[in-house]
Amino acid sequence: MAKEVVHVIDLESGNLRSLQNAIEHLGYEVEFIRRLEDGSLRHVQKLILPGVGNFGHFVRELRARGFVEPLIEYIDSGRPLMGICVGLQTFFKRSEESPEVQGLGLVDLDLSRFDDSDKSVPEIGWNCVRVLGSEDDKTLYAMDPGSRFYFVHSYAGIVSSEDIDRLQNEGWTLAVATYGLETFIAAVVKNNIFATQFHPEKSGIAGLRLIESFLKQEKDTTIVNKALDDVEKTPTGLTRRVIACLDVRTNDNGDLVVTKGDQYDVREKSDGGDVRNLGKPVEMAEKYYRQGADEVTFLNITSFRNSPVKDAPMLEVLRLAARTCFVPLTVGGGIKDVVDPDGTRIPALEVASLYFRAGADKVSIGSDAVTAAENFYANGGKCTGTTPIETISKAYGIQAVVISVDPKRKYIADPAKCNYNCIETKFPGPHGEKYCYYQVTSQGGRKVHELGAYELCQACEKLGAGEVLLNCIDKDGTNSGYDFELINQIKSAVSIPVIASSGAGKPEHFEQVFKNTSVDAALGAGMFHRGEYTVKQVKDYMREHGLCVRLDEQME
Ligand code: 1PR
Repeated sequence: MAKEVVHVIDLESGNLRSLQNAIEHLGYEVEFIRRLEDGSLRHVQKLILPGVGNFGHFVRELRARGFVEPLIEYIDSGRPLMGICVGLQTFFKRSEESPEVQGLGLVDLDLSRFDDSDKSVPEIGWNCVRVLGSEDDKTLYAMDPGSRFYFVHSYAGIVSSEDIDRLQNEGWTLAVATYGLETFIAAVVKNNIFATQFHPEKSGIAGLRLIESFLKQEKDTTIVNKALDDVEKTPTGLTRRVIACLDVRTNDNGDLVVTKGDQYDVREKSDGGDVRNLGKPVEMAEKYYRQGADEVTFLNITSFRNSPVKDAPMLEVLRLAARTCFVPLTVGGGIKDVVDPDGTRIPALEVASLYFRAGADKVSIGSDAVTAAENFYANGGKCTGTTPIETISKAYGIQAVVISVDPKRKYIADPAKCNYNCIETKFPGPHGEKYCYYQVTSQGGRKVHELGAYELCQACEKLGAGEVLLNCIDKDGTNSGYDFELINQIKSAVSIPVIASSGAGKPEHFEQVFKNTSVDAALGAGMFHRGEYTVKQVKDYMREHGLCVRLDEQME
């Protein structure tokens, strides 16, 4: 039997591969519509408008490609339409992000930027949503009160109780979420229109259930996932994010393997010094997804220098992983301007685009972020608009650009003589030094730079990075826990989210990092790869110790 077709509007602004995979996983076929040649959506029965990136760019593209009037006609005809993220935002009047651009104005409200004085912006993470006016055991489109959905945005329809009353009087059913002290619109429903600010295709089982209920047009659904008694109310409302990270490289036989070293040395100490082989990247990613990882990160630690970019084996890893892992995927390693073996120059933006099209949600930039920060300071603290951080975040939004920082602790006897932000440390150096800063490295720790991690992160935030993946070479692979002093220093440097990395060896370390710092997420590698603990064990432990985590009901 032929599969039912779902049409998806594709303005080529981000990762639509995951949405396609989710819809196909549910037994439907996807057809993308990139522009309207004959000016009509008459042949379409079910339509999804997903969006990422900049509001103004997205709405302008929608108009330029002739979608606006056919979309209104489509809505008036009563056929089902679902908007996702910037797709939802398009239904609003306008956004502080691009005040000069008019949205469709279906929802009589403006979007504004979250206040970053009490929390990280963008909001990146798993939040719960409250359907206003729902009954005890029923909800709307499977938006269960016990489910968590993945949000990633800086602008939102922030509402007061008067706004809520007004929109409800205009016939909208609303679901709201709370980020810090701000309540904003998480979803809207009116007749055939349904739109979510969060990404259901990135929200694990709960998200798949929601997409299915939309595709089956089962608006009123029975609650499956009931709200658990809250162990903790986090200051932001988000759960504590747990990320599994896969360092990937070719081993000496040319196979792509997940590896893991200590202090960035990935070769066995005995056994002739082979690259440690801990498993196959796609299989391991899927395993961690099933165990309840909130995100999976792939780091190409050797950047496969000899293959043309479009054939990079890591692209295939992303394509395959995105078919089965319905949580955010990040890829790093080699995101920079590159020259193919045939001499063709490929800008970093194009390299990143290939990864987004393959199924990545974020790219992580390591060595090139250091170069960009050095140039930023050499240029008197001015942006040039040309660095990969800038070009990629301009095209795909800041939430799509992570910087990966590889610092090393450097002890200082006299902080007055140091050019970088120093901290007084509880762990004095070998000669009793009481101060340290964190010196930046690149090329996987091989090159040391005259720059502090604090200064690097500040420059990159100004250039347009949306998140910091904070490694620590001294701690990497030691199983001795995270470096809280480094994490607290970097949290005080930036207002974008920070992911703690390096040193996790047991579930207690995750508990401690969230209780001793205000970090936004914590990442583990070796302890998962060596099978010492599962992600589920970490999350169960965290919950038992009073921390709020996302528990997918099918976690293994
Ligand atoms: O410089 O943009 O091409 O990116 C290269 C990327 O590869 C960077 O993100 C850099 O951190 C990473 N990388 C390069 N060499 C190594 C290496 O190990 N030899 N891995 C490497 C860095 C750090 C973490 C690790 C945590 C947690 N890996 O991802 O997973 O330290 O480990 P643990 O939980 O086992 O302690 P570019």
